[in-house]
Amino acid sequence: MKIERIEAIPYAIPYTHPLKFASGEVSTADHVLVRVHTDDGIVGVADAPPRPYTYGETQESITAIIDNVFAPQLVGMEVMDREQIHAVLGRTVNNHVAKGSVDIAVWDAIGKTLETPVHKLLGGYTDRMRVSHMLGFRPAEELLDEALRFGEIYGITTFKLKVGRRPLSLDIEACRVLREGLGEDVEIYLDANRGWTANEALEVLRRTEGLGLTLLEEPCDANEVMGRQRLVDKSPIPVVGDESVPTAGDVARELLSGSCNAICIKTARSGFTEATQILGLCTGLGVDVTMGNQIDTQIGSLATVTFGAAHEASSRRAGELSNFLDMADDLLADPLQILDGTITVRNVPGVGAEIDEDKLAAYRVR
Ligand code: MUC
Ligand code: MG
Repeated sequence: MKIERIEAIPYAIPYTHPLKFASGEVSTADHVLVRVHTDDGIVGVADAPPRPYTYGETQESITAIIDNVFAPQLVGMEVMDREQIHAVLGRTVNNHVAKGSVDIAVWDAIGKTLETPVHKLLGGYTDRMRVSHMLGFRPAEELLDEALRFGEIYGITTFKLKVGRRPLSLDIEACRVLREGLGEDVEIYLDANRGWTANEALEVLRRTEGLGLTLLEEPCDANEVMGRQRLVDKSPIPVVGDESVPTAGDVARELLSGSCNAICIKTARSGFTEATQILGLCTGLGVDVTMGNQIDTQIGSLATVTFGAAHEASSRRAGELSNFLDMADDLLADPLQILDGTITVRNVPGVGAEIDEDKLAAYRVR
């Protein structure tokens, strides 16, 4: 069961409408499908969503690092030797999404080899997660319409609102309109993608007091160290590290320095192996985690729920699992369903992302 070859296939699928946030905008899923082939015919699958504004990776850089660096290093290795593979990937700095996708494809290949679902290999805590839907920048009334529609059609009752705009009143207005329109039982939390300064974030917290917001994600740049620590000290709600914490080492440093007190885990950038380390660290320290969305396809969302459902701590909160609904199409042969506000894992060997080859042929860019 040796790794025989690794494919990195760039493809592009449009979104029905762009998702805008403080650090960028996505109107096409310019992703990379990663397939790890073993010498006994098993194929492990994962999706790599490039986020240049977050990690500096592009579709081209992900295909290049996999084709030119990772594949030559990994071909010939035993697919079961996950820690060896993780160590080899770790020799290259950064490239979080490329590494994460190879790691997930390796786990998928292991699950298929052992004829076991990967959520069982990872922990098997539960088979489903509640879904949180991410709302991008839009006028407040449109946001409310979207949230009400997603509540009605999919049963979603948790929303992450993208903020980080100036003037701050745009975001404050959006919080008010959502709370008034959705009622008290719906969870609303914020993600500013570093759009504010620490002082602006404090002002927003003051002006939204009483609206029952539950989390504040990456409010300002974590590199503005003292401002960020002051904000964490004064915030009445947990401050979540996201793009500041792609690795377990980053998580340790940011938590111990008081720059955040909750952690967003994204399997797209951490894979399952590093995500397991991050979750262990957070569980040991008594820190809340959220399962985040890197504007994932159905393949990526399936990976997130596979990891999130596998552990008690990562399945407590709703996971961000629904942004594929804004895509015009997907590569998954059997589409993901959100029913009663939840997504279930697939009880098949591996992660369960079976690819529709006709769609891949239609959307691949080379
Ligand atoms: C998020 O939580 O920040 C936006 C950019 C990215 O990398 O992920 C998304 C969502
Ligand atoms: Mg975020």
